[in-house]
Amino acid sequence: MKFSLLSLARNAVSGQTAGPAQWRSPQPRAVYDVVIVGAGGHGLATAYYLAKEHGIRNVAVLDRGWLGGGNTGRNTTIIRSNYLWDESARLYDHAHRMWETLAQELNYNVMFSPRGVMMLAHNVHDEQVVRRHIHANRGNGVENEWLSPEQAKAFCPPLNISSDMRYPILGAALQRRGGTARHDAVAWGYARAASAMGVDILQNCEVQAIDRDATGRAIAVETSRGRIAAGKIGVVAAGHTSVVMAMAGLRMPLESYPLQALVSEPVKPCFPCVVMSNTIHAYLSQSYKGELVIGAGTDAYVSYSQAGGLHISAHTLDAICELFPMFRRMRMLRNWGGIVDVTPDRSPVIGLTPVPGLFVNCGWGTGGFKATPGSGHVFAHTIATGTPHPIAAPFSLERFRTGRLIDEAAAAAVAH
Ligand code: FAD
Ligand code: PYC
Repeated sequence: MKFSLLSLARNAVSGQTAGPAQWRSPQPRAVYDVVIVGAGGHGLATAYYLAKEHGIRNVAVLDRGWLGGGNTGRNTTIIRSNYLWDESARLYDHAHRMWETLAQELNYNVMFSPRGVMMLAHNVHDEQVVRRHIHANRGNGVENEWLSPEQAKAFCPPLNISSDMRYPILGAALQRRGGTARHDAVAWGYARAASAMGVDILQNCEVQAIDRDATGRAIAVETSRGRIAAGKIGVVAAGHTSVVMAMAGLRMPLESYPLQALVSEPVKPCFPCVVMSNTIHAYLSQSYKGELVIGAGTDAYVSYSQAGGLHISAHTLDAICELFPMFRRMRMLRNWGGIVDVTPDRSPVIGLTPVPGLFVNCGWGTGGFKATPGSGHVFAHTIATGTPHPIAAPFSLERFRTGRLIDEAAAAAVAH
C-alpha cells in the first residue's frame, strides 16, 4: 500500500466546526407540544416540517451533544434513490426530489451536487443484482442505466478497467441525478429555518428517562437540563435509538455498528462523480474543498465505539488504490466513525410505537443521509396527525411482527 497510514489521524468528527450560531439555544420551556430527541438532520427536518406544514411551533429538539454532531456530520453525503422495492422507491425518491429545491426552501446553500452516482459490478453476481435494480428502478419511474466498462471509464476517467486487476469491472449502474450535498449545511439549514419559526434547539441536553402516566402514555422526558413535559415525543437518535426507546420499556429490532469514513489532503478537482463499490467496500467522491471523501465498511461486531477498526479503513484504501491507481500517493488527513443502527431488513422504521404519544424514526443504517428531507417530511406528518404518512406506512415497527419486510440489503450500499 502506497498511501500513508501514518498520516491517518483520527478526529472526532469530519472536520467541521459547530457552525454559525444562528439558531435559538434558550432555556428549556416547561412544556412543549412536541419534543424531538436527536438534533441530527432527520430530527431537525422533522421539527422544520412540523412548524412549516402543520403549524406546530411549540417544538423542542434535544441533543445530548451539538446539532449535526452525530451521523449527519459524519457521513460521506451520497444521495441516490436506486433502491429495489416499490415502497423504498417511493420513500427515497420523495427525498431525492426534495434535495433538488432544498437550498431554496431553506434559503441556505446545502451544496446539492447531482454529479452522478455510479455503482460498480465486479463479478457475475454483482452484474445480475445491479441489472435487477435497474429494471426495478425504471419500473418505478426512477432513472438508472447500465454502462459497459468503457462507458463507465468515459464517465469517470480515473477508473481502472484493465482486465487483469484484482477486482475487474464488468460494468456499472449509473443514476445521473444522484450526487452529494454538504452534510453539516443540511443540519444548519434546517436548524436555522426551524428556529426562525419558533422551534427551540437544546444542545447538551441528554435524554435520560421517558416518563409515562398511569395509562402508559409518554408524557415527559427527564434530561440533563431538567424535566420537559411533552404532548408527543419523537425519537430520532440514530445509533442510540435502542437505548432511548428502552427508557419507555420498548425493545427495538436494531443492532448498532461503527461505520467509518475518511478524507484525503485537498487537491485540485480531479474526480467528476461518485463511485461506489458495494462488493469491495469503497465509496469515493471529491468535496468542493478538494478532499477525496472515502467511505469504508462497518465493523463486524456490534459496538458503540465511534472509532471502528483501523483494518476496515486500510482495506478500503487498498481497494481505492486498485480501482484508481492515480490515488496511490494521496495522503489521508482525517478518519472518523459514526454509530449506525441497522434493522433486520436494512430498511428504516418510521411511525407509531406501542406506547401512546411516542413515535420513532430510526434504522436508517448506513444510508439515511440521502433520505433526510423526505424522512423529516413524512415523520412530521405522522407525528402531527397521529397517522402514518402514506409513504411511511410500510415502514412501521409492526412489519417485524407481520413479516412484511422490505429487504434492501443489496441496495444499502455497505454490506453488513
Ligand atoms: P444523527 O445525525 O446521528 O442524529 C441523532 C442525534 O441523536 C445525534 O446528534 C445524537 O447526539 C442524538 N442523541 C442520541 N442519544 C441521545 C439522547 N439520549 N439524548 C439526546 N440526544 C441523543 N447515508 C447516506 O445516505 N449516504 C452516505 O454516503 C452515508 N455515509 C455514511 C458514512 C458514515 C461514516 C456514517 C457513520 C453514516 C453514513 N450514512 C450515509 C448514514 C447517515 O449518516 C445516517 O443514516 C443519517 O445521518 C442519520 O441521521 P439522523 O439525523 O437520524 O442521525
Ligand atoms: O447509502 O449510498 C449510501 C452510502 C454510501 C456509503 C455509505 N452509505
